[in-house]
Amino acid sequence: MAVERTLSIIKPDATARNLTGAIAKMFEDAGLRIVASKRIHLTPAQAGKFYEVHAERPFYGELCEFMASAPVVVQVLEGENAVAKNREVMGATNPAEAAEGTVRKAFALSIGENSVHGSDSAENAAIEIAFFFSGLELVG
Ligand code: RTP
Ligand code: MG
Repeated sequence: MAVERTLSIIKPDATARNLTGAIAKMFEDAGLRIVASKRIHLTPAQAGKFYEVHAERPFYGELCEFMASAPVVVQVLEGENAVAKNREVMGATNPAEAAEGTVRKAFALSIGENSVHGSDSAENAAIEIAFFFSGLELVG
């Protein structure tokens, strides 16, 4: 299995409830290494750019507004099969469907305010990492 990197975002509903450390620990406990991390407050325009792929979806406006409503913590997670492993730890998008032991089961408030984002493929991970970090900020 190849060592991969993926982009994780701890979303506004989670930073607002002071859950950054608890969520980061769940990633680390799953064997993922945090090789870059920063807390930022996105503008609605930056959130819109990041979630551009969802521009036609009915929840896009709400999603961008939510992502700009409070700080987020963006992190690069590294490990074997990191993209799939991160999504496994995150759990299903809708917390009502998320498995026990996942971040979203433990912390998500709703399908929209669902505490974490994770890249959905290695290809998108590379694009999303470059959106937030320069090469110098990635410390393996
Ligand atoms: P993410 O991209 O944030 O890791 O989440 P995901 O792959 O599980 O879900 P995706 O389909 O990519 O949707 C992106 C985010 O949009 C919000 N959403 N709201 N109101 C709704 O029906 C709805 N559906 C999705 C969620 O915040 C979701 O994580
Ligand atoms: Mg997604």
